[in-house]
Order: sequence, then C-alpha cells, then structure tokens
Amino acid sequence: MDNSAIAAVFEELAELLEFRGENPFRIRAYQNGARAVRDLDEPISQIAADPDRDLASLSGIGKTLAEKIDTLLATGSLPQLAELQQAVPEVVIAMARIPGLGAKKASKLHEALELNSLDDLAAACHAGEVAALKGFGKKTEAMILDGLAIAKAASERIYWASADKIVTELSAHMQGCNEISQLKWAGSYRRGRETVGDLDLLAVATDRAAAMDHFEAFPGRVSTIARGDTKISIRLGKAFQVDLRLVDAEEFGAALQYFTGSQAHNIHVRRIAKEQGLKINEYGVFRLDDDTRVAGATEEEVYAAIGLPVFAPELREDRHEFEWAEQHQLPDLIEIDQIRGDLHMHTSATDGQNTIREMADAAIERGLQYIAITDHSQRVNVAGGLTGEKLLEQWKIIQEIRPEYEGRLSILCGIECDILESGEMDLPDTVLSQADWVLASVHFGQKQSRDQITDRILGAIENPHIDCIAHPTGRLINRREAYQVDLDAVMQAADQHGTFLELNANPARLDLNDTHLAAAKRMGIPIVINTDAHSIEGLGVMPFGILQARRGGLTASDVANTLDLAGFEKRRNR
Ligand code: DGT
Ligand code: CA
Ligand code: CA
Ligand code: ZN
Repeated sequence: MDNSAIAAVFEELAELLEFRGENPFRIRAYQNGARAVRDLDEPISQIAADPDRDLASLSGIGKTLAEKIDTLLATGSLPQLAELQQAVPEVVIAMARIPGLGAKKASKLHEALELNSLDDLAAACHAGEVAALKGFGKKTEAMILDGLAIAKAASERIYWASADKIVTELSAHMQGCNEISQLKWAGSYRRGRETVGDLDLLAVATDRAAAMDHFEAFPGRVSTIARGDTKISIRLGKAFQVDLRLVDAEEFGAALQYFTGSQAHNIHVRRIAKEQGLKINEYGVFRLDDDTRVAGATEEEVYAAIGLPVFAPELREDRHEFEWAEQHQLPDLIEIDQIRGDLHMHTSATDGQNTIREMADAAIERGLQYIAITDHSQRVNVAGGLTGEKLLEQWKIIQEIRPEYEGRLSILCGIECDILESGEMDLPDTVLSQADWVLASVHFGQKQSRDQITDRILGAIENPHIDCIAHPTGRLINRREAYQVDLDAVMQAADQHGTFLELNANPARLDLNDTHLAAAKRMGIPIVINTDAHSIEGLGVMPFGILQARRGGLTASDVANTLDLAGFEKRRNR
C-alpha cells in the first residue's frame, strides 16, 4: 500500500469513529495521522523497512498508528476498519449527511425501516412511514425530503479540488507508461465544474492492453468495475470511479471533444454540424452524403470543420457560447496570473493559523501586490471574533509593519464584519470608517425568511463603509444549501451603491456560483475573487475561484482584484 492509500484508511476510520460519537481525541489522532502520512515525501514502507528508523517517532504518528501502519503494510487491510464498516452501513452514513438529521436519527431510521438507499428513504417519506415513526413526525419528514438532494450529491460527487488531487496523482502514474502517446482528461473535470461525478481519461496507446494494465496498477485503485477492449473503469476509495478510454490517434480530437461534453453542448454542436451536411460523433466529423472523414485527430480541426472556434472547456454548457461565437465575441477568460490582490484572509488573531507577517510573506511568494487582513468581528465568538478595540489594535500593528513591506506588498487594514440577525452591523461606524477595506457577511440567522435575509444584506450594501459582500449566498457545497436571498435585489443594490460582490474561492464555497457570476457580469458589477485563507496554504485556493469565474464567462476586466492597487481603489470609489 502506498502513502495515500494508508492515509485514506485513517481518514475513513476517523469518519466512522466520528459517526459513532467516539472520543474526539482518538478521531483527531487518525485525522492527524492521515495528514502526516499523506505529506511524507518518501514511501512509508521504506521507513518501516529501515531498522534504524522508527515509524512511531514520526510527527503525527505515534505508537498506535505505527502498529496499524505495520499491519496495513503486511496484510493490506485493517480488521478494525472492516468491523466498523460492518457496524455502520454506507447508507446510514449517506443519510446522516442530510442537513439536520445526524448520526443518531439516521441509525434509528435504518433500524426501523430497513432502508438500503437514499431512494428507499425518499419512498418511505412519500409513503408517510417516516412521519409515523416515534420521534420523527411531519416536520422531520419534510426536512429529510428537503435535504435529500444534498445528501445524494455528497455521496455521489466530489469537489473539483479533490478530483484535481486524484488527477495529479494518476497523471504522474500514467507518465510511467511507455505505450501511451497521448493522454488527456475530459468530462466535468476539464470543464471545471464545482463538483465531479466521475473522471474521464482518454489515451492513444501503441498497446492497449499494456496501457490498461498500467492503469490498473495505480496504487489508489480499490477494484476494477469493468474492463473491455477500448474502455476500462476502476474504483478508487469507497466509490469514486475513473474511466479510461483508448482511441486511435485519428479519433483523439473527436473523442476529446465528445467526452468533454457537456451533453447539452454536444447536442448543439451536432445540430450545427447537421445544418452543414456533416455528422459529428466520438470518432470524427464525417460528410453526411458519402461518410468521408473530414476531421478527428485534434479538437482544433474538429471544431474548425464545422466552422466553430475551440471553446474554452469551462464555457461548454450550451449557455451563451454559441451566440458569442456567432458574434465573434467569445470572452477572453480570466487567468490566474492576472490576479494581483487577495482581499479576504484570517490570521491567528481569530481562527486563522498564521500571523500577519506570515500571511504577507506567503502572499508575496504567490506573486500578489496587495492583501487585506480581514479577521472576524466579535459576534463570531467561536472563532474569537475581534471587538472594536482589539481590531483597532490590530490595525495599529499592520501600520507598524507596513514599512517592512514597502515596495513589495501593500497590506490593507480590513475586517470581515458580521451582518447581525437584527440587520445591524456587528461593529460601529466609528470603527468601520477607519478601515481600508470592509467585507460584510452573514454567518448567523441563516434560517431567517427570504425577506429578512435580503433586507439584512441590502442594509449592508447601503452602508457607505461596506466595500464588499463576502460569500453572498452562504452555501456550502454538499453540506448546506444557500440561505434564502433575493440575489436580483442584492445585485441591483450592489450596482447602485458600487459595492463589490465576492467570489469566494474556497472549494467548498465557490460563492457566487457560475450563473450568478454571469448575471453580475451582465449588470457590470465588479467581482472580487478571494481565498478566505485561514492559513498560508489557504492562499492556494485561488485557482478554484478562477475556474468558477471562467465558467461564469468573466474576463480580467470583470474582476476588480486584477487591477493594481491604485486602479482597485479608484474602481471602489467610482
Ligand atoms: P459528471 O461525471 O457527472 O461530473 O459529468 P460529465 O460531464 O463528466 O459526464 P459523464 O462522465 O457522464 O460523461 C462525460 C461526457 O461524455 C459528457 O459530458 C458528454 C459525453 N457523453 C456521455 N454520455 C453521453 C450521451 O449519452 N450523449 C451525449 N451527447 N454525450 C454524452
Ligand atoms: Ca465524468
Ligand atoms: Ca464517465
Ligand atoms: Zn472569512
């Protein structure tokens, strides 16, 4: 077993123990162990085999985990994990992901109704069986029906960022196969969707069987779902699937175009082809009358054969791309190296892990010219939110260290100020007026009515001290729906008052989403793409935000933090 497979075992153990409500310290130990193993830069089997070294002395491992690693290396499995998997069926874990349901109620439902899938649960709800159970009732049943979609997605789709990790590992592995001459990732991963259902890999190989063998030898593979002559599907971890398709070199571009999708985009492409007497499929572009092949080897020639440009994969959703292509107005989509500032990050003064200086140094390393330090305000007491007094002290410190960064990085005195349940701001105007940069966000009272929440955000937009609304809908992908909010009204107000809207680049947030961003662009509302980093590593999520922005059709000129600081300030005070 390689490091990542062992880490995955510890992660699953932690998840199952957490589910069973076991000792949090034990759970933490497995989570830390998983991270420690994953971050090692040499194979853990090598350390275990070295008589001069001791696994238990590695940071984050310890005696218990060292023994388990020995067992895993020797036998490839862990009895404790098998027992836990037996005790907690997968469907119960899936049910527990329904917001508001939790482990206890999920177990109870499972026992009482003998459910085998989330679909069974939906059926039981519709049949009134859930409401009839003791301790459940109509309200719980409605909550379950509301939350089923989220739980379903969570058990079927992973964050793009998680898919990207797999892609990196699997790409490196496939590099070692000499029989492969071309290799490309397609599907929703290539389109940059916020979640990915499965991964689609395409290859041209001189020896297809050898390429499949190599694919099957990937250390993260748990099982092979199916293997044929041109396609093989493997399973990684508990459920995640990767498909590899082997095609001829003359078909590679057509296959790449087809399997990148989306299906809706492809249907539109096929219609355009047909209008020109052509047929397009995964094998190539052909003349309808005599079946002559006119293109297929590259995506460029495939699109060119039907008079279309090579669309950026992020735009292939059949939204506006064909209209834009016709008018020769395809947007020049934003790229990561156009970002100059990051206006949302936390430090150890609240729930971040690093100091202001550490964040500043890391920002310089990432090529940024300016940042805003935006810790939480007092209402977020679980995160150690700052009182006005504490905040003013922090800003003084920032002013003191600024000279050290002169000419290298500008550090703005900022704050992420809570919009309270009452609609008031968590800090007085006398404090906010002294800031260089104020984000406003909703963390509490997310269950309020649509009118209430909308009014709270409108109030913040109208406040002259507020520069930007952070993560405007509050959704957490696979975990929590957006709160009820009238985004049209929010955008109109933002436009009117010159308030920025954030695209939060955290892979679990990506808030605003792609269609919201497209709407904001149409209205001319400047977007700011921020990392909301809680550590120096957290600054690394910017690329996920860029992908989402590209899916929304955004160019550099739609995103305010592509400007230098002077330009950014000017845009803000328009
Ligand atoms: P996912 O995996 O759910 O995140 O989404 P995709 O888009 O990767 O979907 P997937 O893996 O089922 O198929 C990859 C691409 O292959 C898809 O975007 C379009 C193409 N494709 C697959 N099946 C069909 C089909 O029945 N008709 C058409 N037109 N295209 C298809
Ligand atoms: Ca896919
Ligand atoms: Ca697939
Ligand atoms: Zn934040």
